[in-house]
Amino acid sequence: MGGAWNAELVQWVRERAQAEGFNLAGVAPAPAAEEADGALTAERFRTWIESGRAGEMEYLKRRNAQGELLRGSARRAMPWARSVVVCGFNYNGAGPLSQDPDEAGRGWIARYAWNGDESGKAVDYHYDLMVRLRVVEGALRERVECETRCYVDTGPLLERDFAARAGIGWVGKNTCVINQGVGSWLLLAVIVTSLEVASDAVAAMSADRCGSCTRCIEACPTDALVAPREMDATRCISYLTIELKGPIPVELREGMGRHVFGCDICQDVCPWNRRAPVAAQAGLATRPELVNPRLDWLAAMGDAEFRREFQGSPLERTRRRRVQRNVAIAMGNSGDASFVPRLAEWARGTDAMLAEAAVWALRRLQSRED
Ligand code: B12
Ligand code: SF4
Ligand code: SF4
Repeated sequence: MGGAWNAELVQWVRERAQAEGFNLAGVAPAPAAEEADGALTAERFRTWIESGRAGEMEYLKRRNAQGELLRGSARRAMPWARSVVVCGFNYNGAGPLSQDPDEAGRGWIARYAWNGDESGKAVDYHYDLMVRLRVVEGALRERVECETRCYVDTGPLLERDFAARAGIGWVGKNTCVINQGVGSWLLLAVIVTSLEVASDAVAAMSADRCGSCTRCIEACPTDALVAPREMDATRCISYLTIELKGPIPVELREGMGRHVFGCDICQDVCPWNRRAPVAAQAGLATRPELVNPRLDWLAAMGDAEFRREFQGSPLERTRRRRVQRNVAIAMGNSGDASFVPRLAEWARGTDAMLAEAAVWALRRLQSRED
């Protein structure tokens, strides 16, 4: 497959992606891990994994037969890969920031999980973006013969690294990709291709516009941003509330505040999001009940109601049991004694992880009353 990108084809794919609702698109080379740029990424990722930053996220640690980390280079899982089309989708739903004051007794669900369709049913961005991406992929393959593979979030490659190299934005000190016009409320979707890249065909890498700012690092309540652009995921509220299967380390619980699913703080404080445009996509709307959700509503949900509310939503994969573990901790941090009966019921229950979180929460409420 000897095709290659030229400036005209890059512009065409950008416009094709925009026609499918993506706000931004660009093309990045996919160098081998032995080439200079490829080696830098592979080494950065290896150091991150080997210093234990990935916690229980075993899928990030997969290696090939040679013992190399698969995600360190796109060519390790896909030897034919030569370039990656990166598409950015603005998901900034109309709504407050997590740090804006709100009524007592409310939790926080991360912004990317707020979406629903016109009937209010949850929409999973993985699925929605994949449908759009496949249309772009189909059009590309009609125009030029090539090998391709589409991923939204789950592929064995570092999407942010490619986004930065495709000119979508720079990697901020909070580790998120930030675009000067759209901000960082961007989901990424990628098409890996076998098309070679001529160096004058792709956009230059976006300039780093963080400057001397360190707001995200200072605002992180669990000190997960251990250095600019370096996260210790085992301390990140997003990891603790979404990925961690067992009990949440006691020393990080207070810092979790009212978060029950994901965390937006290091993006909420970012000056580049101050004027971020609100997403305007047909068929995607903010579900108001998920913005500052009532903790007692989430706590009272049985399996059937949880399924009804969150089937197709990113919360589905975290499951009711872990979401309620997070709710127990948020109740403990709330200072609101009206949650005591619910926590006492959980503390007597048969689910050991939930019971332990509830006992912690009861003690914390008690200690705040003393
Ligand atoms: C594992 C994971 C997580 C983990 C770890 C996050 C992390 N910072 O490492 C947890 C669960 C904590 C997480 C949280 C979130 N995630 Co997440 N996550 C992923 C996933 C699946 C893999 C990321 C990974 O490999 N991390 C390991 C680190 C080492 O890699 P990295 O973050 O990509 O960092 C690379 C770049 O920063 C680059 N780099 C660093 N400095 C520089 C400098 C230059 C010049 C260049 C070119 C590159 C570069 O090198 C690093 C290694 O190569 C990706 C999807 C994917 N397949 O890539 C989504 C992804 C990164 N997540 C995403 C989102 C939306 C989130 C949340 C906002 C969700 C939420 N609200 O809770 C938070 C954001 C928290 C944060 N500040 O990062 C988006 C990010 C979009 C964006 N605009 O950046 C992605 C791309 C998913 C998607 N398809 O949209 N996530
Ligand atoms: S998502 Fe929250 S916990 Fe994670 S690094 Fe950002 S501010 Fe810290
Ligand atoms: S808050 Fe400041 S340092 Fe952090 S990502 Fe935004 S601009 Fe960069």
